Amino acid sequence: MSSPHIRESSPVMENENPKSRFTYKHLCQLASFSPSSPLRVIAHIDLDAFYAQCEMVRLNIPENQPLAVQQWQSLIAVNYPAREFGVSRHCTVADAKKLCPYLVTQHVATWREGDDKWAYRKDAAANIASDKVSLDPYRLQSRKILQLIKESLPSHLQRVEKASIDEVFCDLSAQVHSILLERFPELTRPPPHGDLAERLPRPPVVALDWMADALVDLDEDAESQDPDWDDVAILIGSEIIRAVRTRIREKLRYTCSAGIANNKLLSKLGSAHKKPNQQTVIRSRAIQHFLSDLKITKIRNFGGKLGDNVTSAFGVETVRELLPTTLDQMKSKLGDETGTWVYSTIRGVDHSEVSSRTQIKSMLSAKSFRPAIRTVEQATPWLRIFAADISARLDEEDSRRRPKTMNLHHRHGGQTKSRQAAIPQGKALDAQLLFDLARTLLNQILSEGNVWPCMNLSLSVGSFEDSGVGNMGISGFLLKGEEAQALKSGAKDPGSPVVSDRPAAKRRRLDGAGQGGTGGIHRFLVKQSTTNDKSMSLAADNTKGHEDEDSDSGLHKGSEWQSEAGDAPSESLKCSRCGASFDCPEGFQSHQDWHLAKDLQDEERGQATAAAHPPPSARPKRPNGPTSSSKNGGRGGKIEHGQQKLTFGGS
Ligand code: DCP
Ligand code: CA
Repeated sequence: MSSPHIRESSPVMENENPKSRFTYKHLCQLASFSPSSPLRVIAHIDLDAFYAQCEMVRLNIPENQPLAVQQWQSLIAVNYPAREFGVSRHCTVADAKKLCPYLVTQHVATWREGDDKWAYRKDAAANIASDKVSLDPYRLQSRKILQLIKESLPSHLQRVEKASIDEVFCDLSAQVHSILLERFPELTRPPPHGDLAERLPRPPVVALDWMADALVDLDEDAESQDPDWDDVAILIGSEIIRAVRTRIREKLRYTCSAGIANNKLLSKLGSAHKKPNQQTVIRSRAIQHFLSDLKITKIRNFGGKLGDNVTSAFGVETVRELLPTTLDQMKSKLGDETGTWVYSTIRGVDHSEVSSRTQIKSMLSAKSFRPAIRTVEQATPWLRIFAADISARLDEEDSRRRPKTMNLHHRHGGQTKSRQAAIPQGKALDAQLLFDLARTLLNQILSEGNVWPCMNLSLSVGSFEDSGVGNMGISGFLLKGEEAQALKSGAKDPGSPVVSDRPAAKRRRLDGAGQGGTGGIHRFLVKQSTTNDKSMSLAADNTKGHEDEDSDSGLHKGSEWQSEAGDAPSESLKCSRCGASFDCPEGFQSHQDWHLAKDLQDEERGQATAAAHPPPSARPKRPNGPTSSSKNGGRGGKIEHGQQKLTFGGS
């Protein structure tokens, strides 16, 4: 029996190669999503020009109209028609309009002091001092898309992991297993002698119809081989994903690209291979061919210091150049673990699991001030907004999950002071409670003196009750040393605030801004916000749309402080990692945020691999090893619960 897409173009020669390379055990493993099955099928779906598409759908703009999403004077998303004119994310609005005079530039929605809801405002770009970016519209769309993906797959056979605001991994293995048994009844027979190590019969096909999906060419030595079950499995995965993408297109009007392969590493590379609106299939026999020409720094976890270390240690740029390096050579230059990990990764090996775990581990709301704020009256309304923001998200969480600790970070000059407190248990966890606690923490920090001007305030809650060991969450892993320790033991040690005065340049920044908001914020702000100081200066919003799973953490690269938004002369705003230049500090800051979010995302994906091959970036320092590491812990996360009650489109 064959599927409509599998042709029996000629009979398989019985004696030639009667057995598959795969065993009954491999097939069984497929049903249980086992990462050790060589037949597993993983897809990565990535929305094309996501924020730009959100605006096009919202405003009903024709698909061929060039459009970019603007944040202050920077562009943060550019649709594909605009890219044809050379418009890119690194352009300023003015430069982009020179390249493409008919470019539509839609500013992101913003919160504004005194208003109780975010809105799309014509004058937002001119109001960087009083507005705060809201990414709620994009989170809401992201939720809808994720929901639709889940609905499109059989509930008992799916594993779907939200990897960022516009990326999703799907482990299709169990579904593919079930389809395989349906289409090929010979697979339902027990193995000869009941031995699972027996090899399967070969598939009764010699040619597969890939339905015009981008298909990576086979490795040279694999071209003559007939398809085996891994090819059939991946073809079925490709059919499933094509149907999912069509559904997203038809129901929600979004295009996305996808990669289908036998692991997350490859599927993610696959989705980026051909864009927009395409899907790329990387069969196992095509992996070598696919990876060879790739730049090492394009591979997950190789974007930062690790990539730099590897390329400089071996004087190479592409995977092909690195392949002849022996395992021993890698180990001697990079250390045993890192060497082993790099060795297998460049060969496309990745056993990490697709995790549908969706628990938030921390929530963070923050704001950077340009110009800096100078009084407690200016700071207090922001604590109120943070508290309301976090509270609204908590409301959407499983009520049994409750954070145990709160942290407030305050940045003044080159120093960040942090205080932590246990959140009182047994009381309603509402905005008022969070605000009161935050204010107490602020007062503790202020009582030390020498705290103004303040460049950034950041409030976070963490240590959710049922998070286990190693589940410390983003705050925990951004903080180090005594702070992280305190966060871990926060509940045991209530009322022992932690102060950290380490120079900011040596810290990882925690200044992000989560937005969100429901009636909770509304009520809280309307009722309480009487201290609005009209002179309050709010400025460069450090939040970017790099939403992580918890959607609450605005995460920022903290290793280099010299180009901090608002402080550095514009000519110095050059990204040390990718060379992109910026003519405004906010654009630069956004870009740094993006790098960090991507790093975290990449590292997070590497976490699951860690059991078998710990990604080097998650390990402590080692000679020659990556140094941008020690970020740890995951970002599980319920998806944008805080946005559920918002109406898309704003007021
Ligand atoms: N984003 C941002 N700032 C950045 C990078 C991204 O705000 N520096 C936001 C806007 C993007 C969204 O995140 O629309 C998703 O980022 P991607 O890197 O996936 O880029 P796009 O979806 O825009 O484009 P592509 O089609 O290349 O995936
Ligand atoms: Ca995208």
